[in-house]
Amino acid sequence: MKLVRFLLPLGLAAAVSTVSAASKKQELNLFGWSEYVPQAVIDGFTAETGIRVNFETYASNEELLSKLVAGGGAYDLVQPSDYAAEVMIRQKLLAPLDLSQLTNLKNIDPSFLKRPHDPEGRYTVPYMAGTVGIVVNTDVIKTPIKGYRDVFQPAHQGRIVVLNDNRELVTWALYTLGLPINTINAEALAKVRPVLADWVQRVKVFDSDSPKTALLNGDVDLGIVWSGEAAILWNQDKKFQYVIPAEGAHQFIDVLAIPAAAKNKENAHKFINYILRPQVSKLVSADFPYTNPNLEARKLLSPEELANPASYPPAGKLETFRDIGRAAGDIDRLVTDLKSGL
Ligand code: N2P
Repeated sequence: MKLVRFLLPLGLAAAVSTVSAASKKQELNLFGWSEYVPQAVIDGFTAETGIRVNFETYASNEELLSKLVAGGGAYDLVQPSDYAAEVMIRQKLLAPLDLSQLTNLKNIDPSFLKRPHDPEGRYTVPYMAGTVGIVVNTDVIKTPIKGYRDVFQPAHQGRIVVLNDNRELVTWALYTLGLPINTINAEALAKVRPVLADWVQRVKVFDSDSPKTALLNGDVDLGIVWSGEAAILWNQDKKFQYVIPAEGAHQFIDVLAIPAAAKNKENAHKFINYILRPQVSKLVSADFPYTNPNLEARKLLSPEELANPASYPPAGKLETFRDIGRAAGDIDRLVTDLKSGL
């Protein structure tokens, strides 16, 4: 009797600690782009797995990078663009993936894999891809808009929305000047400065979260936005036309990756593999019509979705961003100065 009395509480204690370990494990801290991961997808994952998802968002890679560095092990899964993943790999901030847990990776178009940001495909899984281009309200703007210079004409003063993204702004100026977008030095930035100084004062709205809103409201007539935003506008009204800038345009591949310090790596793998299911990925495309790199999901999209010229644009001069090291800080300082009128 004595022995049993002694063992019972021990057994209970063990049971309690197992339960708390299990409930702690049933969590996933997801840090992703705003307007990119449907709540229905997150809810579907929780319903199926019992894993609660804490979802926080950001609107630029630079915000993600600084919060990831500051936040220690706060995040289990992040969603950088290609070049930001490249930075994180260089800084040893990402954990290698266990590919044996990612059985649905076979659904991804191989041309999106093993790209320069992750040449061996060890750290990242493509989520969505896209471009940054011009959207024009053709009911209002009757002149042809082919490139960045056409957007920032004096005639469009105060009628423009652009992404609130320093690297993007500098890239548009570099393209306009015929300069390379991935080798950025002081000389190039000195040439960019007067161009951007002129441009930023023509902008009415800087918005990376939902630049479509200012266009829908009629607050502006044209903009430079993420392709998925332009695709949503096109779905609402065909007057919103998407143009890949003639000077050249940024193409991004946004990926899923697990921080080295993540506490719930297994759950992160489960979420990645869930997103890679064609039926789930199709839901992402329905809400956020970017370029879906999941070939099996693409087979499930409607002809209208596949015909959206912003989601699946005709080929143009497209380039991805690379890790530019310290120049990223120079870009931030330049654009911050210009926006404050310096
Ligand atoms: C989603 C933003 C998408 C992607 N709101 C930028 N790489």
